[in-house]
Amino acid sequence: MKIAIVCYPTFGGSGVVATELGLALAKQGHEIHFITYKQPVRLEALSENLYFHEVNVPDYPLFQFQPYELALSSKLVDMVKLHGIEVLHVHYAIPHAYAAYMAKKMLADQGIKLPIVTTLHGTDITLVGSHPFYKSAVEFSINHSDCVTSVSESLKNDTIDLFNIKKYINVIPNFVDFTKHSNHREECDRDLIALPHERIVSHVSNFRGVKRILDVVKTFEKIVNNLPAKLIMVGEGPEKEVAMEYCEEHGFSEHVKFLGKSNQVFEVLCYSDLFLLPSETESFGLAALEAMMMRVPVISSNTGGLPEVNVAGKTGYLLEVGDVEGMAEKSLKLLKDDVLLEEFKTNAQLEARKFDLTKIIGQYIEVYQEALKSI
Ligand code: GMT
Repeated sequence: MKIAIVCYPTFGGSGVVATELGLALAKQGHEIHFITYKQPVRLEALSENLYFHEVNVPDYPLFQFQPYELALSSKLVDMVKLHGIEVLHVHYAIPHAYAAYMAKKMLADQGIKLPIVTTLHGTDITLVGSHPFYKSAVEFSINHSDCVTSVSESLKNDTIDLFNIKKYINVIPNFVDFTKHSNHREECDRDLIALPHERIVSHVSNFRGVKRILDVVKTFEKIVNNLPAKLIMVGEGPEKEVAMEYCEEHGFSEHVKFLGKSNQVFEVLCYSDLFLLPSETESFGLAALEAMMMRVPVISSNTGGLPEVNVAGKTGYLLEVGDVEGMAEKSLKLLKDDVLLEEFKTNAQLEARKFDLTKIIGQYIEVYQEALKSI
């Protein structure tokens, strides 16, 4: 199949899922065309059946806001015609599903049929998409996609609750590729980050308000007051400064390393003993799943799709949003007990195997075939 993938090319989960999916499909022999404004971060090398087409939005002084969706829909039309693309898969409803609909209509005008698959990732529904400023356009774009997928049951239910949805929503969870990262433990250089007797706790995100970064550092503060530990914070975003200041002001900043945006997430996870994800909302929690694949138990909030990934009392613990006390207590329970920690590490990786790429990729292919049949 010739498939075009539209996504946000940044470090966010939706971009990671889109990129890893494209890479895996290309490996299976499908021809994959990424169409976005920048080469996706995890798309390291382009190969024979992997292409990247950049969407340019020229600056024009008349526009206060440059019209990205217009440029994207035009680019989609051009690329579909040039490469004979058969299916368009857009990740994140805003504005991708909307631009895809425009492209589909322009192509129809020229006698070309193009099915659209839209994958809903979370904030495009729960935080941004349902805002009155966007709601009508998002609802319309979802209802006019040929097939719709959501990354969790929880997100599917939220979408149905928040919008008037007339399309069936297929749930296809996030996935991890066990062949890529999980076997590289021997390459981990733990000594660079902590002393042998210290526990290592980590967090990876885009440091937006929704991630409750202060809860991460406050939970860690309670941990480090009880046992020797280091906290590794990977990512960049608006809440980083506040978190750094908190650690300074409360006198434990020498135990916390802020690494910024990094392509070394799996190296960090490799030597982590515990992963913290106290998010306000989380449609799935790819970061938690990646940690679990690397044998890292997860202390998370119990919001959104997190209970579909993190199994309470087995792969970690789930607490109410904001329950820093509870998160610290459960963290210490694990970190203080070598045997229990080892058991949870093994469980975490075993549970993550349910979300291995090999079990998920076929579900997307089925959806593409269904979309092709529907037009
Ligand atoms: O987590 C983020 O803030 C990034 C966001 C995105 O759209 O890139 O992630 C969302 O999509 C991921 C991949 O499907 C999910 O695993 C994340 O849970 C989801 N984030 C939220 O719902 C907050």
